Amino acid sequence: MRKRGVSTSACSGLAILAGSLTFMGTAQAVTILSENFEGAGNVFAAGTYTYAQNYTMPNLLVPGGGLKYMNGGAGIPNQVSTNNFSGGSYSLLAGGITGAQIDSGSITYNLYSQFSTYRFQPVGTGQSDYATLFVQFLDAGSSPIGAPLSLGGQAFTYALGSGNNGSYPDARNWGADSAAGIVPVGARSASVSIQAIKSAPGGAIDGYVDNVNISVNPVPEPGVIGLFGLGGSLLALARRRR
Ligand SMILES: [Ca+2]
Ligand SMILES: [Ca+2]
Repeated sequence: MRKRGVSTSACSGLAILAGSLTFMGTAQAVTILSENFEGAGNVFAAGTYTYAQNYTMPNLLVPGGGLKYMNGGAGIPNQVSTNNFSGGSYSLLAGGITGAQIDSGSITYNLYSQFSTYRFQPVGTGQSDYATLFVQFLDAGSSPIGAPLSLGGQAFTYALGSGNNGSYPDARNWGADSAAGIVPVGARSASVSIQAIKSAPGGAIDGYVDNVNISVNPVPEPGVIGLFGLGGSLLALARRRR
């Protein structure tokens, strides 16, 4: 009975710690761009399809796809072609985040976006269009810092599974891509763009994108990391006592 009591109290402590850590993380994350393509317009000034048009499998991801997603616009029929969509630039000095915090390596970024394409047609045999999201960090003079980060793209899109959606036996699934890291020293803003590329067959560039989300947030304070350590100790204690 005594062993059970120790284990339970350790678990309660962990639950409280987890609760406060979750709260701190949620309170400090700052969204600098969130685009779900549901509005009459979007920051990329791109065209949209509705999920009801059934060009893809249903979007089963979280967050859900809503009613609409971005398409890559018109390409040159029967030629490889590209459309580029600028999504604008966004200050990283948002939600109380300072340049000094960025320059001390204290701010992290999270990039997230969902991608799909039109049907399953292997490269060289039919349509194999795709879209890539690019995020470029810029300094105070709007000069690029390093190479742009990218989500989605050719390999990611080609790896998406497919299924029968009632209209096509080989409609493509939706997949989420994400990246996280430390905002580079000197960065003050980030420019966002989408590049959509079509293979030769067909006319429309079917690189599909939904739910683009970019956020920045402070790295956990040393005190918070200490709490993680304490949580680990409590877990170890609970395991030992069992
Ligand atoms: Ca949407
Ligand atoms: Ca196409």
